[in-house]
Amino acid sequence: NLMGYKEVEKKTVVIGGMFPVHQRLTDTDSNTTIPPESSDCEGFNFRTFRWAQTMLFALNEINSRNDILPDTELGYVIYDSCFTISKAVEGTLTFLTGQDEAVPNYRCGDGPPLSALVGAGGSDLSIATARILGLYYFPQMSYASSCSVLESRFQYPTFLRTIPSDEHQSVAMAKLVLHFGWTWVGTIAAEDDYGKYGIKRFKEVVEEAGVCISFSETLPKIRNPEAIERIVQTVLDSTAKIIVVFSSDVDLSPLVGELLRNNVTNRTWIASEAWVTSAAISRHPDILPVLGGTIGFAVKRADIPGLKEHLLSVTPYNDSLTEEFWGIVFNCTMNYRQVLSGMRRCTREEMLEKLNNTFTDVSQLRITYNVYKAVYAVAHALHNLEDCKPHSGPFENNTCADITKFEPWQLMYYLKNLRYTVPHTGEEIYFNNGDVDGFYEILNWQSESEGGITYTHIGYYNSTAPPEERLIINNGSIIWNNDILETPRSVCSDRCQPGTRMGIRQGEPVCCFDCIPCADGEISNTTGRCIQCDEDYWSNANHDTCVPKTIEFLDFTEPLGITLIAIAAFGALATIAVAIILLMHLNTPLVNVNDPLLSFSLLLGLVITFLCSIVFLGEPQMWSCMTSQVALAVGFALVLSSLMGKSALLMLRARAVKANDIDPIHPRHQRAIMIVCTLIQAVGCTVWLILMPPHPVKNTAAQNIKIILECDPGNIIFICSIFAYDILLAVLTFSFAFVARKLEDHFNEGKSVTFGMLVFFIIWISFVPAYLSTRGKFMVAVQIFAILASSFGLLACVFIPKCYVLLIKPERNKEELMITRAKSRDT
Ligand code: TCR
Repeated sequence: NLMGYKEVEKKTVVIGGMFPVHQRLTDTDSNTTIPPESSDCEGFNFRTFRWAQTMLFALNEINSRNDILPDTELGYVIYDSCFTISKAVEGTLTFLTGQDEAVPNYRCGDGPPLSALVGAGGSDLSIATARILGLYYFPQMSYASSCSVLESRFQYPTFLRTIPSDEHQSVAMAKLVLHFGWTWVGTIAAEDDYGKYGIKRFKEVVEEAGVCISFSETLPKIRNPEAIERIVQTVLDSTAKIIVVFSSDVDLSPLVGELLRNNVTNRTWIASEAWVTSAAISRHPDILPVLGGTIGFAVKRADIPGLKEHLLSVTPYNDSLTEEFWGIVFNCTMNYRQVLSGMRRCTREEMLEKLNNTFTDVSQLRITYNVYKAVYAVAHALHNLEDCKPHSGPFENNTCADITKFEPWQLMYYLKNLRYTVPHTGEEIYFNNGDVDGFYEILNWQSESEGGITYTHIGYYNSTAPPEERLIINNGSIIWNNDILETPRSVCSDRCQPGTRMGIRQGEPVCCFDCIPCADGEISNTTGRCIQCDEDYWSNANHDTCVPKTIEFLDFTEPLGITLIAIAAFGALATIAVAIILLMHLNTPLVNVNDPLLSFSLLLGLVITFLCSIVFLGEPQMWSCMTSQVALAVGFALVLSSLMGKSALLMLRARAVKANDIDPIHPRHQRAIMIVCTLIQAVGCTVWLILMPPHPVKNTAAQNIKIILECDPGNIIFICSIFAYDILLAVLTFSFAFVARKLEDHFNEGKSVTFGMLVFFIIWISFVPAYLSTRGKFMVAVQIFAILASSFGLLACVFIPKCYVLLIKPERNKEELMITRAKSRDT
C-alpha cells in the first residue's frame, strides 16, 4: 500500500494518509495449513482514489509554496484501508513502526519524522485507528469520519476532523422531517457506527417531537441478497412514504439495485451525506423513478483550481494503485503474465481526458475538499511548529519543538490551536475541541435533460445559527418523487376530523390510531381530543362546536301560553260574573241561606287562583317565583276555608235538624273560621318568603341540550307543609260537606260542595302522575291545568246550581219553598 515519499535534501516530514481505495477484502479461505497472509483487496473505488490523489495534489501545492514550510519538504505514506477495520489497524501499525510489517510499539531506523495521519475514511475505521494513535498521542486528522462518538476527547484524545459531527446531521434530518410534517417514517442504517449512531440520534430527536418510526432496517456489510430482499419487502409493505437512509454509497448500492428491480416508486428518500452526491448511486440507469426527488445533506462544496489537471496527469508508472486504476479504466493490463493469459496490453497512449469518470469529475468536491483542508491543517500546524521563536515557545521552559525530531504531542498542541484560511476558497478553519461547525447544503435529486440526475441546491442547515434559523429550505424549488408534484404526505393515520378523537390501537405506535366520535356534550376541533363543553353549552350534531343550550320556559306568546292565559282570564271573568249575579240578588233567600260574605270570599279566592296561574307563565323571576306559589297557596286556602266555613254551618244545621235544635252557629263564627284558616296560611307563607324564598334557577341537569328555567321552592319542607295545609283544609271541608250532603233546605248546597270537593280531589290526584311524567316547560303547563281545572270545578259545582235558580228559575228562590220543603221533610 505504501506509495512512497520523495527523498530530497531539504528537511523532510512525513504525513500519513489512509483512504479506502478498495471496497472490500477478497474472500480468503480460512485454511490454516499455510501461514496466513494479509488479505488482498478488491472493488476499486474511483471516488476514494480521487481523495488519495487530492492529498498528493495538496502536498505538491504546499511543497511548491514558499509561504508554508519554506525550508521543509512534506513527504507522504498512503495506505489503503479497503473499507475494513483490520486493514486500517494494520496500516496504522505499519505507519507507526515504519516497517512494512505491523509490529506495534517499535520503530526502527531514523527516517524523517512522522507528523500526522490523514484518514482513515469511515468512522468505524477511524475509531479503531484513533484508539491506537491515541496511545502514542499521535495526531489523526480525519476528512470523512463523522460519527458522533468520535467527539469524545476522553476516548480519542488526538482525533480531529474537517467534517462536521453527525450530531448536527441527525438533528438536521429530524428538523427536515418535522418541517414537512411527516409523522411516519422508515429508517435504514448501514451496519456500522456511522449508520447506527446517525439513525439513533435522528430517532431520538424525531420521536421526542411525536413522529413514529414505521420500520428500522440495517444494511448488511457483507454480501447478503436475502437480507436486501427482506428490506425491500419491508419498504413495499410499509405505508411510510419517507425513508431516511444513513449509509455510505458502497453499502447502499446493493439495496438500490434491488429497489430498481422491484420498481419501488413513490417514496421520498432522505439521504445522509455519504451517498447524497454519490455517482455510484445516482448514475444507475433508470434511477429517476425510484430515487428522483431524494433530499439529502451534503458538506460544503468547493472548486479547487488545478486539481482537475493533476488528476488528468496521473500516470500508471508511479505505484501499484495507479497501475491498477489504469488497467481498470482502460480495460488493459501492464502485467506481463496477464498479457500472456490473453488480456489486452496497455499502450500507455490511453487518454484520461477522454474519459467521463468519477475520478476526473470535479463538480462535487465535498469530501475531496475535506481531504484538501485536512492536509493543509497539518501543514499549517507544522509550519507554526517550525516557526516557533526560540525561548518563547509554548512548551516547558518556553522551549520550541524541533521540526527534524519533534514529538507527536507537540504537533498536537499546534493542531489544537490552529486557525487558518483555506487557499482558493478563503474558508477559515479552526477546531473547536477537534470538531468543525455543522454546515450542510440540502440537495434535491432532480432530473437532468439527458435523463440523468442533478443535485439541485434547495437550502442549507447551519448549526451555529439561532434555533429557528438553522434550517432554511426553499420549498418551491423542490421536485418530488410523485406525479402530483406536491409535498408528499407520510402519516400512519390521517388526522382525526373535527368531532372525533384519536383512539389508540393496542400494540401500535401512537401515530396509528382510529378516530372515534366524541360523546354527546363533548367536542373536538383539530387536536384529536374531545373536550367537555362549558356548563351552559352543548355539542352540536357534528360535535365540532359547543352551542349554547336552548333555554326553555313556558312563554306567554306561544300558543300553549296564550291558551292558558285565555282560559285563566275566562275563569276570572266567569267568577266575577258570578259575583255580580250574586250581588244583584243579594237579598234573596238563596243568596242568604248561607253567609253571603263567605260566597264572596270564595269567589275572591277563585279569582286569585285563576290569576296566579298566569304568573306561572313567562321567564321565572324572583318576584314571579315568590308570587305564583304563595298566591296559589293563599288563594286555595281562602277558597277552602270559605268552603269550610260554609260546610261547617251545613254540617251543624244537619245535626241540628236531626236533633230539632236551634241554629247552633252564627255567621260570625263562620267568618272567623274563614279568616283564621286563611291567616294561618298567610303567616306560614310570609315566614317562608322571609326565611327561604323560592327563586328562579337554571336546571341543566334534567336535560342535556336544554337549560330549563324554573322556580326552586327554596326549601322543600316549607312548600310541602304549605300545600299539606291546603290539603288538610280540603279534607276537612269535604268531610263537613259530606255529612251535610243530604240537607234539603239549603238549595242542595251540601251536595254541590261535596261534589265540588270530589272533583277537586280527582283533579289533584290525577295531577301527580301527570306532573311527574312530564319534563321542562310542560310541567308548568300541567300545573296550570290542574289549578285551572280545580278552580273551574269548584266554581261550576258550587255556583252553577245557584245561578241556574237565580237566572232561569227565579220562582224557586222563595223562603217558603225552603221552609215548606224542610217542613214537609219534618213531617
Ligand atoms: N462519514 C462516513 C463515511 C463517509 C463516506 C462518505 C464514505 C462519509 N461520506 C462518502 C464514502 C463516501 C461521511 C462515516 O463512516 O463516518
